[in-house]
Amino acid sequence: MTGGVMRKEDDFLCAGVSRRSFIKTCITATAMMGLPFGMHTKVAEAFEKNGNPTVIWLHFQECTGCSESLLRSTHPTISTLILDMISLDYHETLMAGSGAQAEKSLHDSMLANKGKYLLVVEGAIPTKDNGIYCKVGGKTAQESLLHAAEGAAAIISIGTCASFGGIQSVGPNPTGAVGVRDIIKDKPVINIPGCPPSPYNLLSTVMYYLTFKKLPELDALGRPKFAYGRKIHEHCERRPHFDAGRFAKAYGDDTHAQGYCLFKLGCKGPATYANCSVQRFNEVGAWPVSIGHPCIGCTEPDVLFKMAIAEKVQIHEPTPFDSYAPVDLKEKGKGPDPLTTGLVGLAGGAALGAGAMLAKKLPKDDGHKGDDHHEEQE
Ligand code: FSX
Ligand code: SF4
Ligand code: F3S
Repeated sequence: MTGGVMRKEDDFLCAGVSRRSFIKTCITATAMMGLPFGMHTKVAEAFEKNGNPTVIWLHFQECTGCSESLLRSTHPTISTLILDMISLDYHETLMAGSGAQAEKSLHDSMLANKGKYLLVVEGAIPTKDNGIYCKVGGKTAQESLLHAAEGAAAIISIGTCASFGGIQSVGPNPTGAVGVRDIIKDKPVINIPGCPPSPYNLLSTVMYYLTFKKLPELDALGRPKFAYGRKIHEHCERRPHFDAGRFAKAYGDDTHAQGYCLFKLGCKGPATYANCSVQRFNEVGAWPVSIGHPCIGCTEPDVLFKMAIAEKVQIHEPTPFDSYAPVDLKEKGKGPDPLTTGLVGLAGGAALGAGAMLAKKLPKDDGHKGDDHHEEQE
């Protein structure tokens, strides 16, 4: 491609970003959704044709980190695309209006777009003492949510607070904070957890909705399977160290500097479903584990703020397929008797032996929590 053509393509703006960046983002979003490569043209077309759904974005109990992470990405493409892809009629942090003027624009937008708008909720909802612990415009968070949910086509809970209650809901949960799904039962609610979540997961979810006019497939916790279908441990760049039993022992020591696995420092990767190790954050491609910090399981309701940072998660032992040749282990970890199981049995025994070796390398104090609510996926 000549330099002249490149300049021409770059001059073509779509939603405020160059055509080249736009298509690149569509390809990334398409890959994230698990769609075949050619589908990015359909996603791009749908974006251009069906873009601008009305979005009402409510803030409740939270730190605004979800909005911040979206808006302060180092490269403007994602935030520009999201903001230009939707018609953001109400967002307390971003809108210029305030007070009665803001309330009126919220009311007008809900009325004009009844049954069609997307409701994005950021933050948990306090329910104790009639919800008095979070009030905006004289209404409790619970009242505002119920009111706005009534005319919404679908609801997106952005961040772990709106999805599961987040830090506000940690015991003793003085305000009775809960996630959106605990309150709204008659509308589709998509959870995009993370504290904060990846802006790509919001972008891809909205793009999916615009392309297929339906919601993506969700897991048992209401998360899009395309983004939260696998554990970050499966694609972590430190995984070879985990498999080989090389673990970082302390922050800043040699083992940490050499990029060893962070499991013994409390990494929750083996119990955390998210795409951080694949999609990463910002354009530098960083994510918590790549910069030396264990994953704290920020997309998991039973892990984030429920387990101590250094606490180790349960490592599930794999169950052999039924089709494997039966192996009659005389003594656990010593492999099969070659006379009774033959060569196939020998191979299976080697695998079990390796598993036993790995178990030896892992810490013994495994009296920790697991991720049982995901069992159905495995
Ligand atoms: Fe919660 Fe979002 Fe964590 Fe903060 O607002 S998910 S506390 S990053 O920002 O809701
Ligand atoms: Fe990566 Fe954490 Fe798994 Fe180690 S335990 S391989 S650091 S995700
Ligand atoms: Fe959160 Fe772990 Fe990803 S802490 S951002 S799920 S690496």
